[in-house]
Amino acid sequence: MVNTLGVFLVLLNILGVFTYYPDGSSDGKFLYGKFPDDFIWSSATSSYQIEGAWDVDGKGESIWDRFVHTSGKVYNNDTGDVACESYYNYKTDVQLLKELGVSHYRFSVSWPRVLPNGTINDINEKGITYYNNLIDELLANDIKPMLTLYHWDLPQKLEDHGGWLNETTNDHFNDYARLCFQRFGDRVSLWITFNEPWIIVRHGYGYGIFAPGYSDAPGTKTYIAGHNLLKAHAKAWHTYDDEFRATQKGTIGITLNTGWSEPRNASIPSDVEAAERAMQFDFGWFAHPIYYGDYPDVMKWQVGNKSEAQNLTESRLPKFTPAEIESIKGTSDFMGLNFYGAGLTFNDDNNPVGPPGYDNDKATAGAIDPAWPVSGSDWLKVTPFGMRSVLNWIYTTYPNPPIYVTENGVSDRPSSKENGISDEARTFYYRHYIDEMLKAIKLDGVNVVGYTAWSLMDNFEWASGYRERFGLHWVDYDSPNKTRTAKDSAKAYSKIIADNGFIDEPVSTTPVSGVASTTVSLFGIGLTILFFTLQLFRMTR
Ligand code: PNW
Repeated sequence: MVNTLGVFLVLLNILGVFTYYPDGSSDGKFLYGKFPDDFIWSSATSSYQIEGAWDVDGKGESIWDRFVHTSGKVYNNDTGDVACESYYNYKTDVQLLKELGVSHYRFSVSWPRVLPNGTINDINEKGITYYNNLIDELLANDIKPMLTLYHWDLPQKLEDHGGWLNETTNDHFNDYARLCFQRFGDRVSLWITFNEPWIIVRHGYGYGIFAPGYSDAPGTKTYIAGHNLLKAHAKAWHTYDDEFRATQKGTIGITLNTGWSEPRNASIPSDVEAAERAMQFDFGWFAHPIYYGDYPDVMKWQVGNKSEAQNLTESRLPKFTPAEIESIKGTSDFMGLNFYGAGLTFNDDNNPVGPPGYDNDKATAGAIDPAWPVSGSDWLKVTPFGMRSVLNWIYTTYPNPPIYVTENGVSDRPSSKENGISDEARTFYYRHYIDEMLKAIKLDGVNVVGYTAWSLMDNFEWASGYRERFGLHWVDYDSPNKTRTAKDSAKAYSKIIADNGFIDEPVSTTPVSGVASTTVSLFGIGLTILFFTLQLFRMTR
């Protein structure tokens, strides 16, 4: 009997059926308990996605202004020209934050709003005043600013000179960063240099679906832009460290995004290897230089070998000089992590030579489990277990940095405001991802110091326009004041913050999506029993 069951379970395991639990958790349980007393709760937005007022009060044009004004780049040709008009409604936004009960607000400064042509030669005082007012309003309401310097809206004037493909942009970024430290640093003590360099270079310089919209046929631009971003980050970190830290006593880091790459089948070594390679290409690309000075070995190896096979005389992955390695190493006081979901990863080296570029260099492919609840975004599946996995991976791969989750959240595409506000799927998402983060802290010892919900309100979702909504608050784009209304998830998030975790009470752990809830209700109990048996079987093997 045990043998038959054992063989059956091994077969299922070979098929890759069970690598996580049917409820999407890492261990089939919901953990009750509290976060550390000084845990930071926050919510986030970014300048281009919410401010509107794109050409008001002396603001310069950004690459996103240029991109959205080019027909066919964004769903429905939506633009951020008006967006949520937070340029005018920032006091309302601060009240939303207060109502949520967060201690911090993560927002970004629009570089061309304060430096219209990108350089320090022309400072737009009206732009500075806007951010001063926002910061003062936050502090008056007991909310601390977490300021991102670059959330993708590069001044178009700098793009005209090559943007992130031209290393002189790094110096302009450093001037801009210094200006922000000078003008805001008396009241801001948490700084993020760049939001998601991976998205900037893959979507902006590789796939061409984000500004400035390059499609990288030779497979070089992506790496060059990434190289410059790393150097620009290090430069700004040193400027803060050398000139401001002693007096302002703040901390400064970077925010990186990654999915969680779960091996498609944990018992196939090439799947396990591919999943680790994917993590190194996605997260390690930027994290490894910051912690260890240089790109991950697997990246240098893959890009080098492929470049050689492509008859190139040198690797498409640029090299840091020894001096650069020294100056990049150690330049993040904390790790900012944007995490949304997991995927199933396997080896894919069908085209050993080309086409040249990041995807071919990485040589992995992805799949999803059809049981995972979907979201309003194709790339995002509801996979809470991934949160615990990615936090543990960072914990073991790098020297245990303090981690701020600087973004986490989920989208939907509701057909009406009424449906949009009754967002049980979002509440499910937040409760379960936050619970997996609690497990990483309490059960695994990962040093997570803060959590940030993306986003405070519905906003301009880049190439997807206004169709995908990520907000805790509904925005009525048609109303004159862009009225914000709390969704049910805002109340649920507030309660988690007020309780500083989860106090023991019966809650539903059933996902909302049709597919998953059917799976869970029909098979959930059976699968859970099977899974425990499998674990027992593995332990006694
Ligand atoms: C992040 N992906 O972008 C950004 O920081 C936000 O501005 C954005 O609104 C939010 O996540 C939701 O998309 C991402 O394709 C964009 O994996 C795309 C991906 C991940 C993050």
